[in-house]
Amino acid sequence: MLKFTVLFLGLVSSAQVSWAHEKFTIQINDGNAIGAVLKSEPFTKINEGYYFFGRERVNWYVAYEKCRELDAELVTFETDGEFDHIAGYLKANADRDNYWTSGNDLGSTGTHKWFSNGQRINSMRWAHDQPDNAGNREHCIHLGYIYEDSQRFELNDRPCADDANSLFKFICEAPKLETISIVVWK
Ligand SMILES: [Ca+2]
Ligand SMILES: [Ca+2]
Repeated sequence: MLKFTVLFLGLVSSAQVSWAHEKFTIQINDGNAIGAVLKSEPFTKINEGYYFFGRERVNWYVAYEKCRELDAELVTFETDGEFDHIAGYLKANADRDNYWTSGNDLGSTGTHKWFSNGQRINSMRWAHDQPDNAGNREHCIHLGYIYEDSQRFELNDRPCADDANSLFKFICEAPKLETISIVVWK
C-alpha cells in the first residue's frame, strides 16, 4: 500500500505544470524598428544611415573635430553598398566635390583602416592605382572624382594636413540606431 501511495504522490507532483518565465523580456533590433518619429537634423537619412555634409574645406583633423562636435564621426563605409548610396546621393545633387572619410593609415603606413571602428578597409571603390601614398605623405582617405577623366566617385589617399590642395569638405556619420523593446508580464 505504501508503495502505491508513493507512486500516486509521484504522479501528482509530476503532473504539476510549472511556468518558468521571466517577468520581462528585452529585445534589441537594428535601426528604428518601430518607426519612431526622430529629430535628426542636421543629419540627412540616406538608406539606413544618417549623414551630415560639411561644406567647409578643412584638413582631415579639423574635419574629424567638426564631426565630433556633432557627436558623430567622419564617415566609415562598412560596405561598398553604403559607399554607393552616398555617391548616388551626391551625384543626384550634381555634386562632384571631394569629401573626407574616416579612413587613414596613420597607425601603420600601408594598412588602411576606418578610424571610427579600427576595421581594415576592404573596398572595391579605390580609384585606379590608389592608394599610392604619393610623395610618401598621403595617409588620409577622401572620396571624389580623383582623375580628370574620372566617371564616378572613388577613394584616394591625400595628405591629412599641411597641404593647400588637400582641404576638403567632409561627411559625418551619426551613431547607429538601435531599438530596444521591453515586453512585460503585468
Ligand atoms: Ca557607415
Ligand atoms: Ca593618392
